[in-house]
Amino acid sequence: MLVAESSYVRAGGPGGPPSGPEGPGDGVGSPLQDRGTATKTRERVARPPRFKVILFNDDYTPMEFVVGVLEKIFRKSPAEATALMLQIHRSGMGIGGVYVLEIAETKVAAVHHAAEGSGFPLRAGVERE
Ligand code: TYC
Repeated sequence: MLVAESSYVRAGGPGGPPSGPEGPGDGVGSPLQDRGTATKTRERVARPPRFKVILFNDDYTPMEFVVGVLEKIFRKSPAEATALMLQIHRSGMGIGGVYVLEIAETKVAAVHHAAEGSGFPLRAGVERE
């Protein structure tokens, strides 16, 4: 299984724009007013890495089976699935979709499960975008 190299969620640390004045108050700067903590922290959540699910051509898997896989597993329309299947057939490989890692790996497993269940050698893999 592929593992993302770096964490893409970091929390804390100074930074970001200064906040505005404190919320509504009595306008006279009461000493009882809550001024919060001395150090401001801000959560940073980066976009998680994406992974392409690649489907590979072979000489034995029927075209209709690949179209069905693209419709069911990759949610393609019949026209999209047919066009993509032909592109894979002609060029050797194609991209079924782009997902976060866990979803991409689940798609690959679903392709292999469907293909093996029908006795076809169709293969798929994951590649970082
Ligand atoms: N080349 C296969 C055939 O001629 C069809 C095919 C297309 C197989 C795409 C795999 O990923 C694939 N029956």
